[in-house]
Order: sequence, then C-alpha cells, then structure tokens
Amino acid sequence: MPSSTAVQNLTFEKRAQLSQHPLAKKLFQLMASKKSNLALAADVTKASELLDLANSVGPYLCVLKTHIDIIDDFTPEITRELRKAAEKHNFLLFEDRKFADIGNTVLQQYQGGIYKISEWAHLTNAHPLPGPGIIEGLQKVGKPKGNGLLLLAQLSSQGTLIDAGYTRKTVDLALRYPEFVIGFICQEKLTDNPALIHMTPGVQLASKGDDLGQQYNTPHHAIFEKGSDIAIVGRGIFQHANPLESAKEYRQASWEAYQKKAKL
Ligand code: 5BU
Repeated sequence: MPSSTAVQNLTFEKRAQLSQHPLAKKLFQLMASKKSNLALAADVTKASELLDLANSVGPYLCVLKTHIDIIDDFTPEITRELRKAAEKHNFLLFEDRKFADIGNTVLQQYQGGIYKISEWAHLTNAHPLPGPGIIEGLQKVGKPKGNGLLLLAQLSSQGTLIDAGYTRKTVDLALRYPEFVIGFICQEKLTDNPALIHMTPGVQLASKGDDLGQQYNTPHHAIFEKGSDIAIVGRGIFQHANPLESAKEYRQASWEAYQKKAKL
C-alpha cells in the first residue's frame, strides 16, 4: 500500500482507474470531468423546491443528497424527476437514510414502503452499529441494481457518541464489502485505500454551527487539511439569498482544496 502522502496525491482520474465498483468509478470520473467535489444537502420540504434545486444547481454538483422523508408533498413522481435531473446534469443521488436496524428490516426499508429508496437513489448510507448483517441486508437489494453504500464512520455533531475505536472498526467492515460499500461519511480521511470515497457534512463558510449541535468547518479544512474528498453543503447553499452563486462559490473552494491536496 502506498504511503498516505502518495495516496493523498492521487487524482480522481487515477482513483477511477483503481476502483472496482462501477458506481465509484462513475463518481470519480464525473467529479474529474465536471471539476466538482461538491455535494448539496437539499434539505427543503417542498417537491418543487427540491426539483428546482436539482435542475439549477445540478450542473455544479457531483452528488445531490436528499432526506426524502422531509418532503411534505411526496409522490413517486418526484423520484422519477430527480432521476431525470441526475441523468441530464450528470450527478448521483444519495438518500441520507442512515439505516440502523437488523439486516432483515433494513432490506425491507430500502426496497419497499412509500419511498422505494433502492429504485432511485444511487447511494444510501447506514450506521454499522448493528454489525455486518445491516450491510448484507442492504446489499441483497442494492448490489443487483448497481447501487452503492456509504458507512457512517463519524458525525459532525457536538457530543457524538462515536469514538476512534468505532470509526476504526467501521473502516475494517467497509473493506470486507468492496462490491457494495464505496466509502464513508466522515470528518477526515480514514484509509489509504484509493477506491473508498470520503464525504464530509458539516461544511459552511459563513457560520461555525447551529443551535442544535451542528458544527461547521470550511471546505479547505475538510478537504485539504483533513483529507476528505467531497464537501457536503446544505443551508450554506439553499438558504443563501442566491443559491446558484453560493453553490458556485462552494464548488470552487472545494475544488481548489482538492487541487492543492493533489498538487495539480
Ligand atoms: P447543513 O445544512 O449543511 O448543516 O446540512 C448538513 C446535512 O448533512 C444534513 O442533511 C444532515 O442530515 C447531514 N449530516 C450532518 O450534518 N452531519 C453528519 O454527521 C451526518 C449527516 Br452523517
């Protein structure tokens, strides 16, 4: 395994070549071609607002992250429209479902119910807390569809109960499922394995946090200093007076941090 510095310097193009999972490959390739390592956390509550964001900001994103269960006027049509926007503007859809139950239950939550997450979301995530069964349950549904899973290895919130040992065990678990797990939600680079993608929420330029425990860092801190790959930004973009201009600013800041890290 190359040294940590050498891995840090690998470009997204190179990491696309080194990835075995087709979705990880696709994500690295589209990040390189769009020059974007920005994900939008589109936490709006109206279907029209979500679709407007997908179509206006979509060209500047690598990933659009949803919480589909906060949409007040949800219909299955919304997920079909989201998928169309994802194809048109070349980004991936990530439903931030944070599954956390036994394998048999998460399997049903992922494929069924109202939201049918596995049918439209390229990516979803899970807390590894229950053990390998949660990955195996989700994998049964998601792998045949070509979907990918991100494991929650760290949280951005103040007072999180996750400690270093839990994070390390999460990385070990991810390495056991290379055909389904393509990376982590985390606050820093956790492994030298170039195929695994690190995505970091809790990113904002204008604020240090909210009054419910969220803690923010800048894109430069998350990507250059902490070695993550993708910055996930929510309110910093969609609550801005001009979301499109704000998205362009976060995209540029995140991309410059990546270029500095990869010494491009
Ligand atoms: P914000 O508006 O940029 O604070 O939104 C952050 C988003 O990332 C929001 O959708 C959260 O649910 C999500 N998130 C997070 O903030 N921190 C975490 O550790 C994880 C997810 Br995991």
